[in-house]
Amino acid sequence: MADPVHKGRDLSGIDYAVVWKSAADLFTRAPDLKVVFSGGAGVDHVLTLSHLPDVPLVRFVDRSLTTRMSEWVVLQCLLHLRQHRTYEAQARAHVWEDLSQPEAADVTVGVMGLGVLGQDAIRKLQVIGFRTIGWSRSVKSIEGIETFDGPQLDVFLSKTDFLVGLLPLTADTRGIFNASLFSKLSRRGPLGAPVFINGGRGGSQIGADILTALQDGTLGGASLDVFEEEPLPVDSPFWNMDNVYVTPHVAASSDVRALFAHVEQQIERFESGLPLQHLVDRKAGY
Ligand code: NDP
Ligand code: OXD
Repeated sequence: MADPVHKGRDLSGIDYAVVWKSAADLFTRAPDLKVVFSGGAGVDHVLTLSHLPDVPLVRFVDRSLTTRMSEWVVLQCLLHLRQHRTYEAQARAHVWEDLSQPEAADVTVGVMGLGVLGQDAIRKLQVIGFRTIGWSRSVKSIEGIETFDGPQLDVFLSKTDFLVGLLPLTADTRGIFNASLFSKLSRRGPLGAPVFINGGRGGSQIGADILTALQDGTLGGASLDVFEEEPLPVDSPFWNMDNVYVTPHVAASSDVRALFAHVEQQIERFESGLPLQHLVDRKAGY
């Protein structure tokens, strides 16, 4: 349902809606919806849409989106591992000088969020040679991945050199990436200070705490694709920091054709009596 096209129109009789940043009155105009589809993998802003009907909510899960998120995560880990910013600065200054050269196997990447994206990112980091561990809400047993659940967060952090955030934004994860958490990360990694990489949601991080941690050395670097305020304000200090990579919430954009192929597939399942896939647990918030 392309909302601008239907602005103000009565949408009675419409069975399905694909929503992202939809008009506030959408659901009051569409009283007969049977299923709502999120236009993205995350559903935080769908769950807060007013008058969201009490019908199944399906999120977007897609092979290409997953692959692209993993590419972004691997890229950021390698940029930090290979001290790319320093070499870029050296190149600009015509300086020919080598730095210490740890390999991926010297670094433990801890991934917070072991869902579709977190598990794929870990598999791909492992191919490059990184040591990997993961943290999730529930207890998990995943072949080849050392996992930690909710209460084991501090142990997980104490083993993590590069922290990757791939969490949904929920009441429990809001602000989780904060000063206290950063202070618990391992400082035994080869770069001397931990790195924070967030491809999940900006609401899960406290920007001011990241800034302070980068300035006082609690963090050695960061890669941020998501922010509390998006677009990132032009005067944000993050734009100009040598040890920070900023991308504009593009780690893994939804591809419209893939989205509608997924929606068609789910509608076919629904209409032939099969269970919908990728259903959102509204109580958990993801
Ligand atoms: P999933 O729902 O598959 O996985 C979510 C993971 O987070 C699960 O492992 C879940 O634990 C864990 N989790 C949730 N709440 C908590 C908590 N309170 N404590 C510990 N672990 C928790 O989501 P995806 O992997 O598909 O996507 C993750 C997020 O990535 C999306 O919600 C979205 O916000 C973001 N995203 C960002 C994009 C970008 O371009 N930057 C693109 C696409 C998505 P459990 O396994 O126990 O349920
Ligand atoms: C998503 C996103 O959740 O693009 O899919 O952030």
